[in-house]
Amino acid sequence: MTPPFFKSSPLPSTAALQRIITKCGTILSALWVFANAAGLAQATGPGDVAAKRPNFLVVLTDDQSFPHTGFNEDPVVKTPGFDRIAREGMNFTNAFCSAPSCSPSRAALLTGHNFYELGPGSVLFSGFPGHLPTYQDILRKHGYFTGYTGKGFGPGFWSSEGRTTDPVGISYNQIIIDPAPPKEICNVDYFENFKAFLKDRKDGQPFSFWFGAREPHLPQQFARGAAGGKKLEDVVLPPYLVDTPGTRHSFLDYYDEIEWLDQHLVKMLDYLASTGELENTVVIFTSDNGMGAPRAKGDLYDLGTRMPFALMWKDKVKGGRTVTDFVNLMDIAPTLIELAGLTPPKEMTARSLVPIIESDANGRIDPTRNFVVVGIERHDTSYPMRAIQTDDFLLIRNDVDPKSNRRDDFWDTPPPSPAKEAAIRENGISYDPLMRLFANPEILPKSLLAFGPRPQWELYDVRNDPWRMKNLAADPTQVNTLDAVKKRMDDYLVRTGDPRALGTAKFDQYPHYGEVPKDDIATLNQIAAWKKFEAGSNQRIRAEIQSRPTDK
Ligand SMILES: [Ca+2]
Repeated sequence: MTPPFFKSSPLPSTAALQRIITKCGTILSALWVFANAAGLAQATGPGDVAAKRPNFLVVLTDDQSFPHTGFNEDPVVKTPGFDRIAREGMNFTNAFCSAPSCSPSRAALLTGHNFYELGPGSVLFSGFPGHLPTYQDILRKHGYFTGYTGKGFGPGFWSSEGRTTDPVGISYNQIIIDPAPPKEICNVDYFENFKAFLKDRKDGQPFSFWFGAREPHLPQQFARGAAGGKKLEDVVLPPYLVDTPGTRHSFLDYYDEIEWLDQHLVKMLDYLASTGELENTVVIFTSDNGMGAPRAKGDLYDLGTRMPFALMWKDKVKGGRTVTDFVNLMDIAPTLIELAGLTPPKEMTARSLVPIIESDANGRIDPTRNFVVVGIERHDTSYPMRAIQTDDFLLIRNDVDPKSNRRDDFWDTPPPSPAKEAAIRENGISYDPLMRLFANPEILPKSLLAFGPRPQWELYDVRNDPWRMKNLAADPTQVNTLDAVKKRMDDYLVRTGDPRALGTAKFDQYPHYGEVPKDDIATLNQIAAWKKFEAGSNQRIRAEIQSRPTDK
């Protein structure tokens, strides 16, 4: 049955819309101000019983790989906020995004489904599966006050398939930092917007807030990390990158942005502690995909798919624990629904983490959580790929069929090529020497690892090959392993309805709204209409809250 908040409304047809494009995207604070002035912030209270339900703070950074926190022993970056969550709660060492790409990863996390189950939500910069409720929808329906600051779902249009409200809740992006930070850093004051969100609740109403930091997504201000005192020589580079000052700067600048967002997190945690609410707030920190660099974002190696992931709930969970269970970020959705005392929709593919949270144990808590399956369809530089990761092996299947929606110009032509130049812009300056110097015999093997054509199968021994550089798929001694791991991945993909495994894939047909030709007036008008409609979401959510009968 379609919940009432998914009933579609007619879309406005006018194209005029004021946009402020920065790293922060489109900022539309006027409608928020209007909604408050109209008194729409009066929420229906959930009552005394609900007051005991936990609050949720989900911190989702944009493009941060697993190793790059202080707690996970990066030698340079300082992350007291993340470290506190991991130290006082649980640090997960095998948490993976469903897809190493912004939109599909976020859609999977919000809906509790693998990215490939999400129609146009499976690919970068398209739509959102309008028929699926998000965990925020379900919590709001049951009395939670839901909202976010920074980046919610995106890039893409959540209203394209009939949704009428933002899948993450009410957006709080109206408070801007003054004086503004460098243009490469988002000018939204995440902490002050979080406080504004908290003030809008009714007394005792539980909240679920999403802190969607825009950092450390590219672009980053060049040499800002070094200017802040970080040392080039302290960076530990992946061995497949070319060791140049530029490559090292790119890491320091990335660390600098991680520290920026972490400072907002520190303030949020301190504020919740000062109001007495941290005790009953479940805090989760993770990222949507890995850093912008070769063999990271957009790829299925560790720096692309393995995410920092820590969870704290003060005295409600035993702290100081390290968990090695394989976790998919989509598991967050049923987890929060269950912690709120509700039953996750049976259609959700994801599995709740509550048994792990309630355990006092370290290491592998649920023995069945011994693998994860991830993948990617269209991104700026990717083949369609699927992968399974276990304690022992990473197996990747590249869809090398020229008829698939691979980026042929990226993979099949030597540099310089337009697609590879685009990759520099998207994926950072660590690509640059791999392209400029690829004719150098010493550099060529690295260049091929970064952007050479790939075989259909890649198999890596993850215990002995931390950077996934020695492909064992063609090794005759690995035939049995390859077959066994393949079967495990295929079983999962078929069982969970991957259209590519079932031969029903339509991924190629979903439009990329970031690449609409200037003469495609009909699509551009449609995009303008979606933007205008989505800008009215806060108002519609507040009206929905106000009109709802008292929650039970
Ligand atoms: Ca991202």
